[in-house]
Amino acid sequence: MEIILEKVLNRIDIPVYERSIENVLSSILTTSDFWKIVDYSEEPLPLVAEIIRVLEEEGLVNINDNGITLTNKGLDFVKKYNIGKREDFICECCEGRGVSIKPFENILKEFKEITKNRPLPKHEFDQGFVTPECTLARVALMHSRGDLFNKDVLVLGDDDLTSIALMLTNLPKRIVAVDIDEELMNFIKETAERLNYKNIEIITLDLRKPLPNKYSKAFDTFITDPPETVYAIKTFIGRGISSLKGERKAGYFRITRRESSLDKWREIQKILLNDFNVVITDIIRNFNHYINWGYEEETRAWRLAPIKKKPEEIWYKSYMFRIETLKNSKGFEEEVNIGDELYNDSESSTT
Ligand code: N4P
Repeated sequence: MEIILEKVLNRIDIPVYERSIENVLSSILTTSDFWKIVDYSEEPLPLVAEIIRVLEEEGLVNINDNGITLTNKGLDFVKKYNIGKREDFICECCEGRGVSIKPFENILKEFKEITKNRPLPKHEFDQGFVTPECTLARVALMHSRGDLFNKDVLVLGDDDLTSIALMLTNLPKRIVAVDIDEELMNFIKETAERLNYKNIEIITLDLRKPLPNKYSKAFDTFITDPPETVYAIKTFIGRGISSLKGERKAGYFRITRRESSLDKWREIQKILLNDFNVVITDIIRNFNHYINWGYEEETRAWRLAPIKKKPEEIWYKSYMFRIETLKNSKGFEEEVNIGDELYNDSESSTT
């Protein structure tokens, strides 16, 4: 174990623990598919790839067309360290989200119909959208927390088309949707016109820039899914918090384990508590399931994958966070002058 740990440690700029190796071995006992190993192990993809490489060098795993499997030496190793197979006991009713979307069944149907011809994910903006069930579950979650009915709601980045689901519910008083992608915004605009829905404003904006002044302290609820770097998370969530009317307002965002170590998670939580002075009220594991985005072969994840085979199932998931503001909460309004670092750090891999 020490040899493996030492080797990985020397080769990669991501925190690695004995637990990380254990998680990967445990997942290999469950599945031989690289993408599923990343999914189950809940370690950042570049780290999983490096661990597998070292395990192969040490003769513990085999990598071939059948996938990634333990050798006899590997099987002895997991026995010696008491490592068992990873199992996921996801609730079959809610898929682990903790909310029912039954009351939204008709809206789900309509949403699927409307989004059939939606624009495809764009690589340049790190787009990747979730299943319609996830989007409606998010609506159910927000409504259950009292964050939608008669509220002013801000959507910061909308490749999930959450604003369309919100329009269909007719719950918010007002919706403002902001995104960098002109084509996406036109799709939402046309949908609003077709639905004859009036209470929506649609703004095309690069969120490196601050929101227009009139959106400062103007909302009850914001929702966002930032690219997975600390920069982007700070900027997107900070803009969201600045847009809230004051204390006890809510924000929703998503953080993944696929592109962030727990050390990065801690950085993020520190920003939330120390810089923004907000409180985390909910974290729901793997709430969001991303449909494979189509540009896999152009990403770092692909270059790192030990087997060049496109994922067949959903493997990229993120946790749902809900925060609430308190008396002295404050957000982030400055313009940020960064390029690619908005999307990429040592742990990210899908942009
Ligand atoms: C990643 C999607 N690169 C998959 C494609 N990330 C942003 C998608 C915006 N809906 C997920 C980031 C999680 N915070």
